[in-house]
Amino acid sequence: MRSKDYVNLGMVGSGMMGRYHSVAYSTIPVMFDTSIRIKKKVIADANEELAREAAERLDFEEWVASWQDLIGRNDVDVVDIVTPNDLHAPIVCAAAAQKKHVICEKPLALNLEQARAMHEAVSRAGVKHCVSFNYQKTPAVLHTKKMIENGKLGRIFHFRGQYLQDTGINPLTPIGWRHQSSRAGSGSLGDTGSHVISLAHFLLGSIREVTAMSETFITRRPVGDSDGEVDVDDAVSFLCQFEKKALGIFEASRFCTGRKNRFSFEINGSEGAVFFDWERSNELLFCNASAATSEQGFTRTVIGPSHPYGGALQRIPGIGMSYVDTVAIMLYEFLQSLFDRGKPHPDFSDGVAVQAVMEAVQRSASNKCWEKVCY
Ligand code: NAI
Ligand code: SOE
Repeated sequence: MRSKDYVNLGMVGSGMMGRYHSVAYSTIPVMFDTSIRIKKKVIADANEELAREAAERLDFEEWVASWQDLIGRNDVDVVDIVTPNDLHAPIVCAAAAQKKHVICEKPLALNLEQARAMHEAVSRAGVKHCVSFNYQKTPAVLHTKKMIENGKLGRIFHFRGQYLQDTGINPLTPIGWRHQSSRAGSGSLGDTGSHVISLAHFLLGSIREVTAMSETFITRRPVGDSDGEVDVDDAVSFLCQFEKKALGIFEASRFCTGRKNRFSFEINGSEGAVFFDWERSNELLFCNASAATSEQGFTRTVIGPSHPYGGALQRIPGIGMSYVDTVAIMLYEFLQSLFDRGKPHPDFSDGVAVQAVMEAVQRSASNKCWEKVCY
């Protein structure tokens, strides 16, 4: 039997992404042909009660009442940060100083300056790092990347990316950390727009400049018997030009009645085009521009075993993959990198690049003019 590569995991936070990351870790030794074994060693949350409950629910051996108690432990190799955005920077920097490898949820930071400091901290410490833009690991997206690299789309003219949800529409939804700039950095821009930007970077490369607009449609929301200010964007749209000259249109909004998780993109090139929508994440539409004009149009491919990671995660053709599978692929690649098998991707340099675009978008929305992206 092959010897095992053990990794001791420490997790901070146990909310929505704490759950998904936990399930994804359990998926890895079961579905991938790998020697990696993950020990869910210790979990921290905001207080003792939350941490104890989290350890029980997510099956960690131990809990501690604060993240400071977790990062100093000798029996933790990797720190996985699944907290609100304002805690990413302090935990990353402290964990790196303790020589822990780190996975951090997106967006990397509250702002560009903070993101750069985090990248510097992990680079100085010589630890491995990954930022959780997991949608890049969607098999349909990985397949699109291959098509672009193989010239199937030819010269790229357009990228049209959207992340549309309806989570903000109810004015009675109480204020949460996602509505506060001190905790989130930005609103729909960082929360969902960052996924679109990271995907555009992955597929098309750097963005030269942007022109943006944003709006907060509901400026006060309930907090207990009172209400509080929403000081982040509810929706943002921007145009951009990529370094390679392609033109981009982006939109992220929490106010899209009828849309749940419409993370979609269309790319039009000289040889072909693709269209993808996360609400139909097991399908990729492709138009081959070399086909006879009378037969040209988008045709549907069902993602399956012959697509990236299909062998591991879609052993039955057409069975489909899930959101948690994208997280599992990302974490699997990250853990492999700890044993010098491949590089973690996306890493903090990608997180910084996304943050640079977001900063240019915010500048443009407030100055009402084109702004260069300062990577
Ligand atoms: P959440 O609010 O559901 O969970 C946050 C967790 O952090 C809770 O367990 C909370 O008690 C804990 N926490 C708060 N303060 C803490 C402290 N001082 N010390 C330790 N733990 C503390 O939030 P959610 O939705 O899980 O988001 C967490 C992160 O994941 C965010 O950065 C968010 O942007 C990102 N996210 C990423 C997604 C993706 O698709 N990659 C999806 C959803 C969220
Ligand atoms: C917001 O509603 C949210 O949960 C984001 O925080 C995630 O990043 C996205 O994957 C789904 O939507």
